Amino acid sequence: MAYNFSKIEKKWSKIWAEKGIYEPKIKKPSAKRKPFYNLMMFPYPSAEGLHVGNMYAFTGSDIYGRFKRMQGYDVFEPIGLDGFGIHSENYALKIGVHPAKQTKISEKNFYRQLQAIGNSFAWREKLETYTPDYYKWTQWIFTQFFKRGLAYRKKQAVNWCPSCKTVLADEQVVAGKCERCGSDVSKRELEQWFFKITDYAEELLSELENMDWSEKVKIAQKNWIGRSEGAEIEFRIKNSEHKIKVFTTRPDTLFGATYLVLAPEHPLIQYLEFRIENSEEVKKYIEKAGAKSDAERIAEGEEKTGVILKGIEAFNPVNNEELPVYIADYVLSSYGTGAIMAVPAHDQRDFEFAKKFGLPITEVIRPAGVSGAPADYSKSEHAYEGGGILVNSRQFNGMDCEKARWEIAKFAGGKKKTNFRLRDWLISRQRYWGPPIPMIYCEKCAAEGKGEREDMPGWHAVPEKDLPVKLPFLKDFKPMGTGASPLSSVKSFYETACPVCHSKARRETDVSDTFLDSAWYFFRYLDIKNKKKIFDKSIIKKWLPVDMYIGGAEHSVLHLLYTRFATKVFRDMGLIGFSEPFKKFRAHGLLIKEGAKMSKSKGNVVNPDDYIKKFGADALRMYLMFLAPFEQGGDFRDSGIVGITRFLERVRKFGEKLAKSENNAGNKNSELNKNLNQSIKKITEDIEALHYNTAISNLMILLNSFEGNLSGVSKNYFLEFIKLLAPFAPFLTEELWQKLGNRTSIHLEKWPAYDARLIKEETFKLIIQINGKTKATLDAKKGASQAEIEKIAMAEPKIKGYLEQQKIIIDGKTTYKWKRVIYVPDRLINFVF
Ligand code: ANZ
Ligand code: ZN
Repeated sequence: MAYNFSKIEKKWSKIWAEKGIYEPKIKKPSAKRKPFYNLMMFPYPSAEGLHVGNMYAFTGSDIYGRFKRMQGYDVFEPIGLDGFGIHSENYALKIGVHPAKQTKISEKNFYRQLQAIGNSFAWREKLETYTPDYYKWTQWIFTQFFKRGLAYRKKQAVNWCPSCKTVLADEQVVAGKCERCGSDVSKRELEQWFFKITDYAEELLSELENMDWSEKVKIAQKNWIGRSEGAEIEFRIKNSEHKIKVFTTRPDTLFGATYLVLAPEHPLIQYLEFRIENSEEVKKYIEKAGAKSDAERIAEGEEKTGVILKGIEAFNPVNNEELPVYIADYVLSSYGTGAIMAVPAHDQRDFEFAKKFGLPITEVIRPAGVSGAPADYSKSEHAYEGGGILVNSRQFNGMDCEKARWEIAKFAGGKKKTNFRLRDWLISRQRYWGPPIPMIYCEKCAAEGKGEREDMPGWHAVPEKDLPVKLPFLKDFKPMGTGASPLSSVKSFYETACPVCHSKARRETDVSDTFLDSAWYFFRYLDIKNKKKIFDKSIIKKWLPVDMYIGGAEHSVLHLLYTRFATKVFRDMGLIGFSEPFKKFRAHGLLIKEGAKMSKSKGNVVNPDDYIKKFGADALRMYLMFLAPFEQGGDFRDSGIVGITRFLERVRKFGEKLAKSENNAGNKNSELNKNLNQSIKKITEDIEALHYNTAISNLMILLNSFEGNLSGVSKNYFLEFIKLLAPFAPFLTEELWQKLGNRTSIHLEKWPAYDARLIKEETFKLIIQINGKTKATLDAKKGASQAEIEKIAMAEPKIKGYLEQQKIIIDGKTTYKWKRVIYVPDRLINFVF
């Protein structure tokens, strides 16, 4: 018979809230309890309620927070809703309810669910991004970015989702499809607002190195920023003063350039139009290319297309050879100079293009040690992209290509240039459910060249005293599909007076991207009621940067990059004194159901409500955490939860028996005491490493040993035991704690300490290396087998991140392509690649 967990849950939720035991002293942290900011990614209501994957993330984060609280920190664990923006609006559209109304419904349901899982949230500081109190400051941020030259307007071919009827950022386009709805994305020329995140590219990249973040997230950010060192080189056009400037990372291959390619959008095409003999064909091609997304255009294996520009030739600066010029959509206008020199022998894309169009392929790099006849590219399937010795390159022949790189660039009159893949942040959305962009356009001021920014005459930021620009209630809020925002049809909204000259002016009618709402919420949690300022500097100084941030790996790139960008701008504005928002970030794993991804269409989505009702919050929490290491994710199986229920039941029975017995306080059985102390050490380390599963199994073993020797267990032993269990099962442990005669909450108790003398040195510091370089150390059991050691070494997050990169698939099986593993028992393991 299970105990009445629902009753216990209700009772303690109420008492905890009344006593405010999870409310930190935000304004005046005590000297004794040091602040600890434990942040988790707040949810966006895009469905009826939270699903068990959210619960998984939140529970894992809460366990860490509870652990830190018991270690003596004043823990701040806030929660809120990211309810402005496209996900919530799409959901409202889907179910046919107005988003303003739907948020009220979602709020109630989401908060009820968040309450039910027993997290130690600081409820008094909750916030929602769609309340005017909040988005006033989102808008304020926009105005400040504008004033600092970090917000600008530009006409650009943007990604357009015909189904969501909105512009998408590059990041929201996955393999040519809309990340939200899966429709094919096309291109449109529209005036848009951008944030100049590229000003911070170098810093965003360089600081990554020293950050304590999940390795795979750091790698994802690095790739996204995509720093690339190369040279810009100019090619003269025959009978013209125009030049074609290309960006190349391989100037060493210049002698192998056999043609040039311009992006279809390249401005030179217009200047040279009168000379292009096949301009009809060219125009047609440009039109077709415009319909494709960038992702599609550069997709690997995509059949190369293009058109020659008849009548245009250019000269290779190193040998004055005449080269034909093409346009092709595998060259993007948004990267580098929008033009390339094509070296088909040594670049796969160029190779495929040259084969298709019958263009010459000239070898200029030969792998070291290979001599004799030149490579026959007419028979080959691939370009050779590696390094080697220069051939067919006149005075540079015989040189190593690495060395020749800058010498040839110089010889060609080129300049070194660093490019980034990172694009500016497209911030405007032609949608309804978001903060209106707080800008006003005045024609009169524009005509007179007036404005806060010389480069944007006529544009004024809405003055701070007039913020927020409230989002009006619009009955018909559907996207219009014309590229204009629904607000652009509301005269009473857009008609306004110029804040400078007071003549008739027009408000911006686009709203800002949801990612702006979530780029700064963790600042506001600390000062939600501040009406005068975005936040009080002195509070921020005490609590930020965030000590631990936990969230999904799917936000590795965008959200985390934008928060970092906003933080850096805040720093430059003098609002804060640090550069990085999160000291530590950990990505949790993904939860699946019986081996399959959870999805509505499969009908296998687990609703946490049912499980909480049937098994209790403690059981659900523990079950989720027991599946696997938290950073790995887990496979939810209905059959599994019963084991946890039984365990909790046994804990309760044992506690109640003990409460009734006359067990005295002192140490009783010394063997049990040793067990207990070893467990304390192990569990403490496991929680710190987010290895909750092994912490739980240790608790189970400990209980077993207690049960086998009831008379040897002193009350003290058991109190220590339930303290160790408290972060996992907050309700039951609180109940037992009180039954055993305590009056204050167990969750504010001190985390058990172990007596080092009682712990025999059965472990050693395992050194984990990759190619002989130490990457991590771990405590491991002495005498463990190589297989065991390999397993724990491979699970270590840093090593795991690296191995993920090296994974290959052979015969349908994922494997690693290391050369060998060197294992020194009780000392080190070295993966050699
Ligand atoms: C000649 C060459 C020879 C290249 C060779 C590569 C290998 P990352 O590393 O990504 O910066 N490229 C330059 N601009 C481009 C654009 N707008 N669209 C598509 N491709 C572009 O890549 C730089 C390389 O990508 C450049 O170096 C250029 O091709 C191509 F054996 O130039 B390379
Ligand atoms: Zn004006």
